[in-house]
Amino acid sequence: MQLRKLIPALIPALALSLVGVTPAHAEEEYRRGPAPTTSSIEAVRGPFSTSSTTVSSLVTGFGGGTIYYPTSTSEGTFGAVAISPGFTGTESTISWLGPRIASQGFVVITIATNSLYDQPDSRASQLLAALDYLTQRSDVRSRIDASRLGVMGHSMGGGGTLRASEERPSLQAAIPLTAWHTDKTWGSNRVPTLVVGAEDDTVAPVSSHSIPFYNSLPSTLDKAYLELNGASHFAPNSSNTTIAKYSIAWLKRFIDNDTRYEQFLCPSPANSSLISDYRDTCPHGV
Ligand code: 9J3
Ligand code: ZN
Repeated sequence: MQLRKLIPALIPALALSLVGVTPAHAEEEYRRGPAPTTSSIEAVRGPFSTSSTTVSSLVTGFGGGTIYYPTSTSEGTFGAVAISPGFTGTESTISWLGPRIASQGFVVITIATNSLYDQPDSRASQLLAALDYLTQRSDVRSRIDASRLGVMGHSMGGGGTLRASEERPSLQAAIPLTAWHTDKTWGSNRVPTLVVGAEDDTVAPVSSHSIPFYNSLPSTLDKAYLELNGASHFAPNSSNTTIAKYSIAWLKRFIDNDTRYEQFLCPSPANSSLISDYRDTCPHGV
């Protein structure tokens, strides 16, 4: 073909390549709060003032709980997260995460379970019931964007987090914390998942829980494995800056699509006195 005929033939391809400058998977961002820094995501409290309100144990579907929410309405609605404790764990065992995450710009419900002995799949149902309560019936429902929700949980609550994600793929983020579940096959999950393991966990050893969970999630999924150096099964039961920092980054990156937080996730954090292993599918969102 002559060049003067080839050039017009190339124009559509050139135009498409220019359109292609916009990432094919660009998603709407829901930025809330100022640009983050390492110190802002490590802080005990983030930029939003928060309030809380309790949910009666007589509610249907879960054992009640506490809602923590940013008091500001000037930036519109927020994404929301439900958090479950583990086997024999009261709500108080995960309470520290409520105001810590809410103060970064999320509505958070920390739940009590119907029974202290509920198994992981029951905790999954209860996490989803808590999200439905939050978005449909709670006093703060008008503050929430019901299409941008996530789940977290400790131990059997982490197992419930994996199951809730499997059951409700419309969730935007999941964070199982030193999770425990008999099921090690999560290949049908489609929710971006940060698996947090503790190196010295003897209740849910990473070799038989968190690492198999992470490995079984699809290789095409946005996923990461954060292993807390020298930590026990109960690390998620008290204030822990490494858990908070990476959880906040994950929730912001995937519930808010806020790419300002990608810097904390990719490239992968190096091993350190706090992190004994970190695996991921960086870069995220492609
Ligand atoms: O929620 C958990 O702490 C699960 C670990 C556990 O106690 O398993 C024993 C059946
Ligand atoms: Zn170590």
